[in-house]
Amino acid sequence: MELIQVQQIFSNYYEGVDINSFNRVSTGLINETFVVETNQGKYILQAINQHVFPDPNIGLANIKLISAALIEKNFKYYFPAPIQFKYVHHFNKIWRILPFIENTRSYDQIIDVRMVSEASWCMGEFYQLLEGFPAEKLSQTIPNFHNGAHYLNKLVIGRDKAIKQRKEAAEIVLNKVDEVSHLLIQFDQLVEESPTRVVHFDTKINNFLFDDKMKVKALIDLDTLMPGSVYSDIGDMIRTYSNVHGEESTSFDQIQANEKIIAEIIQCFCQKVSLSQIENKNLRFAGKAITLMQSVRFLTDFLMGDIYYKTNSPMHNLDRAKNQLALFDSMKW
Ligand code: GN1
Ligand code: MG
Repeated sequence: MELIQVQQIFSNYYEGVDINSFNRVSTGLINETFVVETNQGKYILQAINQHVFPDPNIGLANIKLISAALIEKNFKYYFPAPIQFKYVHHFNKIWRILPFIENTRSYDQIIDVRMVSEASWCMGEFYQLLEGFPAEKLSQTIPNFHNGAHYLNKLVIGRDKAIKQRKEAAEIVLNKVDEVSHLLIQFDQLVEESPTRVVHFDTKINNFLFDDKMKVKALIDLDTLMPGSVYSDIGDMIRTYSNVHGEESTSFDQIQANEKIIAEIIQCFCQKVSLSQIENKNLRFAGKAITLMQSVRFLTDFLMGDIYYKTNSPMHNLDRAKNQLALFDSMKW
């Protein structure tokens, strides 16, 4: 990426803008993200992963509807939507710019207990404010995004397509997944029987921006906003906050879901929104099922040759799958 290219992208948005510098941000496993300094302030620049989001305009329409609803209801957190709700094509990629939220940062794992309650209150408020929103107005940005059977089918294909070395390296994890895969089918049934809501679908801890007092300032990464169940969001919160070593840790024997953190997530979230009986009863199960689903997703990508998630080494996705499986094993429900 050259400065002149960044300049060209920005000139679609602002007249007389001059780019001073830009730096790639390494967090996020899907899109390409940069922080850009201009003569008109700082911005976030992103190239959307078109393999994951073949038609980004579907997601953009969802973001537009939900940000309008949240503004109307005075959501007290930033919800940074793409500037001018406009995506531009350049150099075979689709780009957008987003506001840069000063004096905040994201974390890949919990480093302070205040982060747990803060993020859980933020999501609780999101659910409370959007309770009456007609979720059927939103499109399915990624069909079957948290469907257990869908990922189990993909795992079958992955197994079939994998090169011999990868299949052998994954054997122990594959066998363990086979023993528990019925839980993902159980998860799908539960979703069927539960209310449809507006769901963020990516509530992992690094999708919240914190200030230096560990207060949540913004909820980011809005590409997967779509109709779904509360289990997807609470499940991903449990998956990522209770794992204090983070999903990238390879100290598998130290991975242990922190029970106190899980209790705190549920308590703070439910302070803000009242859920139905079936939802209340299954929040912990959601954490367990979403963790297993994430393990299956990393494992499948390993077998397919790393086509979905960004990786830094050949074993990266398998290590992530092992991390998630260790977390899953340690979870009670
Ligand atoms: C991806 O984009 P990012 O890194 O916030 C993924 C999530 C996974 C997560 C695992 C669209 O999120 O579903 O839970 O990685 N997003 C998509 O870390 O697949
Ligand atoms: Mg993200």
